[in-house]
Amino acid sequence: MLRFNQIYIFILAVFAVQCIQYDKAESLNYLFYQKASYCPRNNITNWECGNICKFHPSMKDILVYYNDTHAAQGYLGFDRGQIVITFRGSTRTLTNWIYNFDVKKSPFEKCQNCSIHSGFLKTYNDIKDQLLKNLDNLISKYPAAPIIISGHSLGGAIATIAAIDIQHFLNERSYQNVIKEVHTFGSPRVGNQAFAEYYNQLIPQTARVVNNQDIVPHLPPNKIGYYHVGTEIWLDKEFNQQKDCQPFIEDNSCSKSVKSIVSYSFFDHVNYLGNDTGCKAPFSEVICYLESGIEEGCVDQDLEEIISKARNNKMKLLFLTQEYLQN
Ligand SMILES: *[C@@H]1O[C@H](CO)[C@@H](O)[C@H](O)[C@H]1NC(C)=O
Ligand SMILES: *[C@@H]1O[C@H](CO)[C@@H](O)[C@H](O)[C@H]1NC(C)=O
Ligand SMILES: *[C@@H]1O[C@H](CO)[C@@H](O)[C@H](O)[C@H]1NC(C)=O
Ligand SMILES: CC(=O)N[C@H]1CO[C@H](CO)[C@@H](O)[C@@H]1O
Repeated sequence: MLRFNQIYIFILAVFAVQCIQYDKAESLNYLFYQKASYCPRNNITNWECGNICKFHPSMKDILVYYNDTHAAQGYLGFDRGQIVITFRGSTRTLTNWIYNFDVKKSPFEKCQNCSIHSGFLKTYNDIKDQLLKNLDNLISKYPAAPIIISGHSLGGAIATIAAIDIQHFLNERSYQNVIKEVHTFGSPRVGNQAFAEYYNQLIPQTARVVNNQDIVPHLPPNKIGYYHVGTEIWLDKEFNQQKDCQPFIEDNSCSKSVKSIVSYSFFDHVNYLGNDTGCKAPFSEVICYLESGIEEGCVDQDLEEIISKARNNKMKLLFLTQEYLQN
């Protein structure tokens, strides 16, 4: 009897560690931290970015890191007793960026047999030194503060790679700070299965939020050797958690159950929890066209119309930002 109870308590304890409790209000905090990372650098530094910055009025000790080579940007700061670290997504290209830019994997040296998306790795490496130097400064001021890490889209992929580096950095220097949570929105897959397994044992406290039919978490596909990290939090149309997804695996009954490419949604990628994911609404900057070659101007109002047209004709949509087209 006692034995049974002990086993039972053990099982409960294991589940308590593994389960990510999703709290929508807390998720909104992460969303707004990362929204600010898309704003112009001066606005972030001065914490003057309208409603986004006002959402976290006590943010301080802000340090922006960036590198124009692959358009990486993010910041760290101190708010509500925590060190906040965040990375922005791509401003140049959207889903096609994931494919066209170094989708081939590079070895990831921190674990055996691990490899990750070359473009994501390069983008992270561009800002790595600035990030760790700034973090070191902030830790000397807040030596016991928990660390939270977030990012949307490409920023979610960079957050995933950064989290591993930050954990190693904390260990090597015997700092007391712990990574409290990594919280990503619409992250693509980052590396192979060996990488995901290594990540999951190092940083199990990872919520990977996926909005309904968001296209990006389906990329790059499993069939070219990519595998997701963390525990999926799958949201429905009202931005509530649809069900508990199994931790640390790609649960076939969560967003993976959306199988048809024509159901994947770009709109769901740039609107989380009822809020646009960027600094400003992205649609004014987006040109979209149907892959058939017929170009379509695409502004706020008719985006849904164009998407439904693509669905009806089973055509793929590509989205490019103005900035990308000018380059
Ligand atoms: C950035 O800051 C400038 C100057 O304070 C302000 O005019 C502008 O609206 C801000 N931009 C955003 C996106 O908040
Ligand atoms: C790495 O791959 C080799 C060859 O497939 C395998 O023998 C080894 O167990 C793997 N190591 C890990 C840590 O997965
Ligand atoms: C930006 O990235 C490039 C490599 O892509 C690197 O050579 C350069 O040192 C980086 N700049 C800074 C300020 O870290
Ligand atoms: C600033 C902003 O648009 N906030 C909205 C974010 O989404 C929530 C609903 O989830 C709205 O209540 C806010 O108004």
